[in-house]
Amino acid sequence: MKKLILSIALLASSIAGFSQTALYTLDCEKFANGSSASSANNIGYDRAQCWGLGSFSYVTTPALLLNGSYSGQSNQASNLSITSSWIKTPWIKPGSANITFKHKISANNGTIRRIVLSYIAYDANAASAWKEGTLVRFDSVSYAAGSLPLNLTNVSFALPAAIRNSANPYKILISFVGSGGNSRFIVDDVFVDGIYVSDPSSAYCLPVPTIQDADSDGVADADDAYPNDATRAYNNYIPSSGFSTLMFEDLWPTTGDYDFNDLVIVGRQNIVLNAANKVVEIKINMKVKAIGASFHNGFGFQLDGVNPSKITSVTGTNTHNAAWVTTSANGTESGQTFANIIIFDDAFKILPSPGGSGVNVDPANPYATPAEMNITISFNTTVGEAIALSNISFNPYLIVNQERGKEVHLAGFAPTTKANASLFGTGQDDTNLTTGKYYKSKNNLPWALAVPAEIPYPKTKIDFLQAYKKFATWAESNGSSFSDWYLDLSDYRDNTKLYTAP
Ligand SMILES: [Ca+2]
Ligand SMILES: [Ca+2]
Ligand SMILES: [Ca+2]
Repeated sequence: MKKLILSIALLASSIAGFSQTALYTLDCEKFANGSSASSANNIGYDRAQCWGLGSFSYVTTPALLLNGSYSGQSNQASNLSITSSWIKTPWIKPGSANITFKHKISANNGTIRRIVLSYIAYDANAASAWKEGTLVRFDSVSYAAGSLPLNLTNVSFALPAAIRNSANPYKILISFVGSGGNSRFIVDDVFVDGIYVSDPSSAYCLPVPTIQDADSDGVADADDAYPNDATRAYNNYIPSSGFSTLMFEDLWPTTGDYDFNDLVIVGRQNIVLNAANKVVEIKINMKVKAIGASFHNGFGFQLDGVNPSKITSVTGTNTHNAAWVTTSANGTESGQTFANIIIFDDAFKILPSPGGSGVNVDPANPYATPAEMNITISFNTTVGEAIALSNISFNPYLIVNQERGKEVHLAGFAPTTKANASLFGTGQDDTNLTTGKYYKSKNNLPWALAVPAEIPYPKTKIDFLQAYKKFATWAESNGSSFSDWYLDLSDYRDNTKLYTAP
């Protein structure tokens, strides 16, 4: 989020500072605050604002003036080089209107008098400190002896299509060239349509750092995980790399064999946010790795506290018309207070047994490649309906053997409104809805585990407490000891008790 805030701040400051100011018309009349009008002060002001005025001066001679008290004057226009006398705009993002100015020739002499227009691209890698890249001539106007414009004449030149409305900085170069004689061009009110992006405080008037935001969603391309999609901006992966592991015991509310492999799922969620930091969608990539059960168990999750109406669609679930699966038009389970997604109704239909009992829990039986699923949950992103990342809390659960009311949740996670409350406190379960103790035994042992890493699970009928030697201490301490019990550290695991894929 830090990056986001920074990019918004940068964007705001660039708008406030420079980027939306149009380039002013060069009328030769402007001078700095605290100074007074003079040819030197006025041209000094325009140069300080990043206009280039090469072999060019401001004049006050009444016979020469075109408009106001000052006009511009070229060198004697008897040189055919476009770099002999010129006006160059600051860096601009060109608009689409024509370039216009007033001009005339100062005296009736000269063989050729010509104005040449070029544009110059910004090139951050240019060797010169001015970072001027390729120069392209795009228009000109020529006068021959005997038809020189000796009185005020307006000219207009179209901006070339190649740079019109470009997001990149350009300069326009207006060159005054010719041969013979000593007459000069007199010029005034030079208008070039564009957004001023030069930074006058930079030594070479370089463009202000502009933030590229191709999809205009307010998130700079550099920070935008979807730079060409205005509806999406950020990914939030859980876990940040790899997979997390979910493991279930399905004999709840009795303890059973405690091998935690009745259903083993690994998964990674991506909560996609838009530029307003609202949830656009949740994408889940998951694999069903093992079924150490005889029950035909289902699997789903609740988004705690999220009204089902916040969701617009769900894709990628795999149910098979089990009578207990009832789904609303938006793909969430009907009749629930909070949004519930039933991912599958029968694990054996997702990862069929290749032979023997269960799947991928007994090394003596054939191996089945874990079954991959990709779920996408789309959210309403309209203002007032959209929800934030902090509103997303996953509460996964197993549904035991097609019995909808028999949910097995992670320790400390509340049942859904479809759970059968009469089962709480029976068997070894010590759930107490009043005190908020959920899905724990009297010794605080759970029936489901979530670990933020992909870890191996016990072979069939192997007690989890023997495979993960620090686990019992962790659970019975309510999580205060050995919070890293699942890591492969010295004396933490008994690898002979864990299933390994062939
Ligand atoms: Ca003027
Ligand atoms: Ca963007
Ligand atoms: Ca985007």
